[in-house]
Amino acid sequence: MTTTNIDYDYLLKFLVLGDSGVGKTCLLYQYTDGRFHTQFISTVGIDFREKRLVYNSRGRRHRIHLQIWDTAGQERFRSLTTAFYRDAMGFLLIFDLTSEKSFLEITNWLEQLRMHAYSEDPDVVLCGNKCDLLQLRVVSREQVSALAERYRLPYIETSACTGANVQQAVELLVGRVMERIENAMCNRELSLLMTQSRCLPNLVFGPELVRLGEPGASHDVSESTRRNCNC
Ligand SMILES: Nc1nc2c(ncn2[C@@H]2O[C@H](COP(=O)(O)OP(=O)(O)O)[C@@H](O)[C@H]2O)c(=O)[nH]1
Ligand SMILES: [Mg+2]
Repeated sequence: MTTTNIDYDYLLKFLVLGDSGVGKTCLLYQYTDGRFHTQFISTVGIDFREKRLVYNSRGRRHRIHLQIWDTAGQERFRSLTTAFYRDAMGFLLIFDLTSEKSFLEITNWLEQLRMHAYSEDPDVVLCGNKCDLLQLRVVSREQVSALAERYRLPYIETSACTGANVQQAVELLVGRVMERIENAMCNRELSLLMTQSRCLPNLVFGPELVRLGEPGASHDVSESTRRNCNC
């Protein structure tokens, strides 16, 4: 599959991570469809949802094509491959507020990210999902705050069921990644990721980041990196 309809300024790829059952797939559908789906037919190995949005920053309007990848159930078998992490620019790391185990696993997921993401310090938004289940909640805000502070992660409580904070969580990550991109000319790892055409499992995409109106710009980021970089 190739991305053909290039009427956007940036193509961003995110990954949703977290233990099985925390609500990753529901959260993703809630974000793209505005609905809480309770049943899924998942194509093993390839699951992603897409959405267009506009990001305004520094007096400029950026059209973003957002592609959010789901684990398609592979996390259940701890079988996520290195390739799965490789191309993502940002990560939504999700646990279930009603499952202490899923919260304790967050440090393992962070370790996976540190090993496999394009940078040792990628943009991550931590989401405590199922915040609608007040009576069943077992993870306290204090517990999460301590962890979020330790790893310097932004934290947000979401409900894929009611839709609470779902859009905010994704947009918080968009903001972080876009900020990094806007400052990226000095960031070697990100500019490499942005310029190379990559493969995700079973799929081939065009350049990670395409800027319109600047012919050849997607191939010239390394060059512009050198021109704009003061470090
Ligand atoms: N009450 C409630 N249930 C949720 C929420 N998100 C997911 N679920 C339920 O949790 C279960 C697992 O959700 P799913 O999205 O398949 O989890 P995944 O394995 O992480 O993709 C399903 O039964 C969902 O209906 C939520 O925010 N609130
Ligand atoms: Mg799922």
